[in-house]
Amino acid sequence: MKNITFLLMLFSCIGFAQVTVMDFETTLANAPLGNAGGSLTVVNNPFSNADNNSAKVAKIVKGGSGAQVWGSGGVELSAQLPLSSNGNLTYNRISMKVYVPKAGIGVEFEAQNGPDWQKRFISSTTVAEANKWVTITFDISVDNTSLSGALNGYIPYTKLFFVFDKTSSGDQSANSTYYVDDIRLLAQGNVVQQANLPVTFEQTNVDFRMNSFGTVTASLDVDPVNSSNKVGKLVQTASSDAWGGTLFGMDGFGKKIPFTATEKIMTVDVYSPAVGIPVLLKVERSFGSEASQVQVNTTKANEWETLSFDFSTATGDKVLNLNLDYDKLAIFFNAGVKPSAQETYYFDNAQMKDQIASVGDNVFIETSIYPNPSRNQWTIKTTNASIKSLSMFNILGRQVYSARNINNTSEVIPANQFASGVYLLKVQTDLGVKTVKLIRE
Ligand SMILES: [Ca+2]
Ligand SMILES: [Ca+2]
Repeated sequence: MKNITFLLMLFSCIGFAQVTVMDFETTLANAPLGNAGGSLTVVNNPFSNADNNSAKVAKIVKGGSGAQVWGSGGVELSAQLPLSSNGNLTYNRISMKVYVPKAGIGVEFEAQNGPDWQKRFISSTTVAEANKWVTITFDISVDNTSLSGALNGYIPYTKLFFVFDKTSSGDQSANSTYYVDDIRLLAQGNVVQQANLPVTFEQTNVDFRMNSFGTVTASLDVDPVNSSNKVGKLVQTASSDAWGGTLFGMDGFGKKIPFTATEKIMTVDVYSPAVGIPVLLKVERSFGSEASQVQVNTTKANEWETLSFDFSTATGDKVLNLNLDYDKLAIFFNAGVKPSAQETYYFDNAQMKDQIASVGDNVFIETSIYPNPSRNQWTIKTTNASIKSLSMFNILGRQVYSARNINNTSEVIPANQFASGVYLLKVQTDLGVKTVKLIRE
């Protein structure tokens, strides 16, 4: 029951929620932070009016000892910034009230991981009006500075810094004094998620833009043999480099790639114009240069095949280190070979081998389940496919139920034999596999 309540709370938050991170009305949990000649103090609101009539605000002054243009003041939170849940972003905007002495200045919001400041994201905007309280909003769903990567859903951010007007290092006067209040997290419209494993390219709320390199182009496209399936496409030309490839996503995944001592194999479905094409799969880090990679050859031409990459076979400085947080995945076709002509490759379903949820996004299989949540039974119905078999897993990935040789468009699963909680049901049909979530009340 606890799990269900939690999930319902989570779902009801997404899309229209907001939460106040800090309003400076209570004593800060930790000493304020300052950097490069900037400082922060909590003061009585000197400009109390209808735009902000609260008692306390933060005052940031630039130009102290060691002043730099990036001087800033900040706060250390008592708990992590609640931006994400299990690597999935819950919010996509940060807003705050500011009062500045000059119109049109730039402001950066920087969030850092407490123990490791290099794990940070920075978002910027400008303040249009001076000498009044205005609300500014940072769009944290895009990486809009060249200073850092995008935010990563799995990193706990606990330190916040506010950098005003990087055209000046400041002089501690009123012209270098800025006020901040009411820092809030917001969800505006659809909260676009970073890509995560398994990558099926099917979800509409996930950023599947690709970050390619070595003069190749990579993009979201449709399957050359099944127009209802979305896939990745990589095009090489004679001017591409031998090391041309692409990242899945722009800035890495929102979660770490879940390698474990016993799970070191990844699979990717590929569609190549020729057999014997070397395909390299590489895992990298947002915060570190270490990488691991494995190469295999295609064995089919002009049809899909599943390539298996066993990272336990990686060698040399590319050995997989389970202590590292690999959160980027790159694929290279014709790896190490300079192309002589234009070639097109497709790829789909990048996943940990046999990852349960890997089959969860087969959107062209239409299913309905009722009732759900349920106490007694679930009825599974398909409208455009025939159910062949069902397997049900608990949240730990253990199979708790299965039924075979169904060959029907509806099937009933008894629910009363299971403990309350969330289950994943793998529905095998003649159109493919789909995974759906069942909730036992
Ligand atoms: Ca306040
Ligand atoms: Ca797909």
